[in-house]
Amino acid sequence: MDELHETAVLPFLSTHWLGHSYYYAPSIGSTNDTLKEMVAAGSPQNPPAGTVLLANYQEQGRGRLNRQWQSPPGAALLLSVLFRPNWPAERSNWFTMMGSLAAAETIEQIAGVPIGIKWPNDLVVQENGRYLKVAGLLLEGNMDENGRLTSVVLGIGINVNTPSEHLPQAVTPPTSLLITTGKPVSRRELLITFLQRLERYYETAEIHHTSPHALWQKRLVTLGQPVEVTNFKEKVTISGIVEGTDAWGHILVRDVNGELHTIAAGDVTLRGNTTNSH
Ligand code: BT5
Repeated sequence: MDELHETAVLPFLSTHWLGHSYYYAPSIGSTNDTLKEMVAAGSPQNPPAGTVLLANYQEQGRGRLNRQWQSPPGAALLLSVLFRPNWPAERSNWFTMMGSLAAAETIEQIAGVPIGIKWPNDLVVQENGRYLKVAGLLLEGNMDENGRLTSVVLGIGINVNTPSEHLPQAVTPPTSLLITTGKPVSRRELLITFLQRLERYYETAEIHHTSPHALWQKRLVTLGQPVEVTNFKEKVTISGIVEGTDAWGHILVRDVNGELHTIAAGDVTLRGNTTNSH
């Protein structure tokens, strides 16, 4: 039996609600897609808030803009979490921030690997002046006609025990916790701690209505750095220095003319140091 099967996970989970509805799939297309389908299908099996769908393998794991997310069977943590927040839609990036913080703290606690955040959704490890991607998050949400978030699916993929030969070629070079620490790391321990931390972040935001961005921004590897931010959808690139982020998770970039740009979506490339690129 897999260490991530529900019978191996649920007895150890000390969350109040997150993960109590838990589905394990040995193989699936994409956990985000299937969880979204479950939400769209509604009753009789309407998944409650906090539902976790975890896969040991994804045949069609996705990143943003329909990029691929590739992981061999049994090596990574691949899961999606459902929230039903009824929050205003401008808070949607809070989920990426909360998920990134929960995952970064979990990896540091369990594997002892310091984690930075590459805006907007990458977790990276610094090695010899380069940033290597160890995890990525994928946020997808639905809102109602009043602009409130009815459902949010937060997907995360963490390269845990993936050997280097099974990591894909990518612009941001990938790594795994196995490679970084030199030893296997328990996916179950990571999962349980991640869900506990994520629940705590969500409950804090729900009660206090405060953005997690201050804590999140502390981990941004591009803070104060010269960057290019490219929005591939809108085909716009802005160059400048990263001054910070706002409460909504947008990045603030000051260009050479002194103008401050607030950017909602895109990919960041560090300038002036090719080894740090993308
Ligand atoms: C992401 O997108 O980084 C979000 C990845 C989310 C994956 C999870 S797994 C569970 C859930 N179900 C899904 O179907 N997805 C989520 P983005 O920033 O667009 O980065 C995608 C790029 O990362 C790709 O174009 C590759 O270059 C690179 N990549 C692919 N697989 C990788 C890996 N295992 N490790 C590091 N980089 C990878």
